[in-house]
Amino acid sequence: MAIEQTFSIIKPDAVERNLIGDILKMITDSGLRIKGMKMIHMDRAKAEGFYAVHRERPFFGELVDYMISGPVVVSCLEGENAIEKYRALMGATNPADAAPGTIRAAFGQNIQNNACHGSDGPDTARTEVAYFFDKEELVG
Ligand code: RTP
Ligand code: MG
Repeated sequence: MAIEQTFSIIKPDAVERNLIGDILKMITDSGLRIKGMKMIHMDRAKAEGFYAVHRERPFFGELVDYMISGPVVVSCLEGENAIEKYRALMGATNPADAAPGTIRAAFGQNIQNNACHGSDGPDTARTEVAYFFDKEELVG
């Protein structure tokens, strides 16, 4: 199995509820390693660019408002099969549908305020890591 990198956001609802440590513990317990990490507060343009793929969706405006409502923790995670592994650890988009033991089942509040983001494929992982991190901000 190949070593991959993926991109994670601990979203504003989770940061606001002081859950950064709990979520990072689940991430590192899964075997994923943190290659870069920072806390940021996105402005509207940054969040709109990040979620540009969703700009025609009815929830786009609310999603951007939510993502800029407070600070987030962005990270680059690395490990075997990291992209799928982290998607599985997050659980379904809607916390009500997320399997027990997943981040969203534990900490998500609703389909929008769902605690975390993870890249959905190799191309988006590369693009998303580069959207938030300069090369010298990543170790190794
Ligand atoms: P993400 O991109 O954040 O990892 O989440 P995902 O792949 O599981 O879900 P996606 O379909 O890409 O949706 C992106 C984020 O938009 C919010 N959302 N709101 N109001 C709604 O119906 C709705 N649907 C999605 C969530 O914050 C979701 O994670
Ligand atoms: Mg997505």
